[in-house]
Amino acid sequence: MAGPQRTLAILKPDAVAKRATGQILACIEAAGLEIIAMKRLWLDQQRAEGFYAVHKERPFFSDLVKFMTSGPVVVCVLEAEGAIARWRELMGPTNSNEAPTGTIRGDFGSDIERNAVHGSDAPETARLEIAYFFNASEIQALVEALPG
Ligand code: 3AN
Repeated sequence: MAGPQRTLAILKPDAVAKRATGQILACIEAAGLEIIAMKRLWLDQQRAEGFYAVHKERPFFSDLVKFMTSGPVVVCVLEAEGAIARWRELMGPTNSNEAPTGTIRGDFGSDIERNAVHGSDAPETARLEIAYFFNASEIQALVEALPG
């Protein structure tokens, strides 16, 4: 058995601005993904550019950074068996216009840029993205938080 896996989720500025934070977190929990760390913050340009550094040659990079710094975001570490794939399935395709109802991007996003949420795409990126926002001391696995 592979054991639990971790992934980074970001609730993007469009989702936070429309007060969908609670509904999206409820979807995450209902899907069996444990929220084992969470914080709300407002990215500055340097922090957003660093996070999306792999996209810096892409034509949409400066717009993406502008959008991601336009308001607060909520960053979470999710833990579950197969968390990376399960969170990406729940998010739906990148373009909210193509995302089916019942996916978070379909229900809460608007287009390819304003697509409500981010999720890591592989174990190595998940590890890097989690470390970009969280110290080890800020992450408690559910099993550690349970009494007894
Ligand atoms: P995903 O987040 O689904 O893994 P990526 O990694 O291809 O998608 O893209 C990172 C982010 O860049 C997306 N979440 C989206 O907000 C934005 N993005 C991707 N492609 C475009 C595009 N053609 N125009 C504007 N923004 C884009």
